Amino acid sequence: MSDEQLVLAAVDGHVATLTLNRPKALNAISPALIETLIAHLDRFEADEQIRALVLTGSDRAFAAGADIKAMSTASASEMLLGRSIERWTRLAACRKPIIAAVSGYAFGGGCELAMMCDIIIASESAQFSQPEVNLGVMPGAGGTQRLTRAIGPQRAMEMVLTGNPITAQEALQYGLVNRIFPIERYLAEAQALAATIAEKAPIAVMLAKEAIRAASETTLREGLALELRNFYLLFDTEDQKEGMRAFIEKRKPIFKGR
Ligand code: DAK
Repeated sequence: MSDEQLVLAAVDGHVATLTLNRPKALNAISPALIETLIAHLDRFEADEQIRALVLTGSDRAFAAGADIKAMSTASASEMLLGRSIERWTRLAACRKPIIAAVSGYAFGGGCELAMMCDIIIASESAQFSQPEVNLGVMPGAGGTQRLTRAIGPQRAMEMVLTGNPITAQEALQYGLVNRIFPIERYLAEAQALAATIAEKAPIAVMLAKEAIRAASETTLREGLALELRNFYLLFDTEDQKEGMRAFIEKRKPIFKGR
């Protein structure tokens, strides 16, 4: 399989869907897969037509983790100098909203990749796990930090220290996923949600995402200051004028992302 096929891309209206495509390895995330994913992200982030993204895998596996075979013999300095974490976190740095549509295994780096997205929609058969302790390592791409923020320290401790998976139902109850759907529908539902977001004013969506992200990275005072700055900034956009004018004129706004 050529590298380009490791992640498939499809566009429908203002929504781009990226599909991890290494079925024989349960979408194990190799360096080549990450680079292919980043190439698509770069392209779609620069494309004004794209206003929301969906990241998915197969019904059997969102991703069963980072590629164990690719890192099994690595030394600490090779891991460090490879700067792979900077490549992985490109997903978390995307300014456009990303919905993860997860089915089957979201293990290790797969779970971490899903948590770098903004919203997680799961199929009833999704399973989430941070099983790195079974391999003699620990999570390295957010599995101790984003997971703890999402579900709290006690539940994160249990998941990370035992490596045991949780079901989609548990993930919903813990607040890790937003919604669960039958396997036939989870992807379509994620795409419908992305399409709903894509109808909104794109710069407002982008700045709101930035502000929500800041809530887990800053103090309340800094977060509120960022929120206010972003709120004010939006009054310099054409979409703010259009949105408020459309409300007054009792019609649907036409947002241009300007
Ligand atoms: N890596 C490589 N190959 C994998 C894989 C993985 N993570 N997971 C599955 N595969 C491959 C299997 O080797 C097998 O390949 P063949 O033997 O057929 O060649 C094929 O996928 C099918 O897998 P199974 O035969 O094992 O399928 P089962 O249905 O029996 O079991 C399973 C499914 C998901 C329970 C099992 O495959 C499994 O336990 N997989 C490993 C799960 C795991 O331990 N994941 C965590 C990996 S560590 C970082 C970034 C990321 C990370 C860390 C740092 N930086 C940027 C710094 C993340 C680390 C990890 O994710």
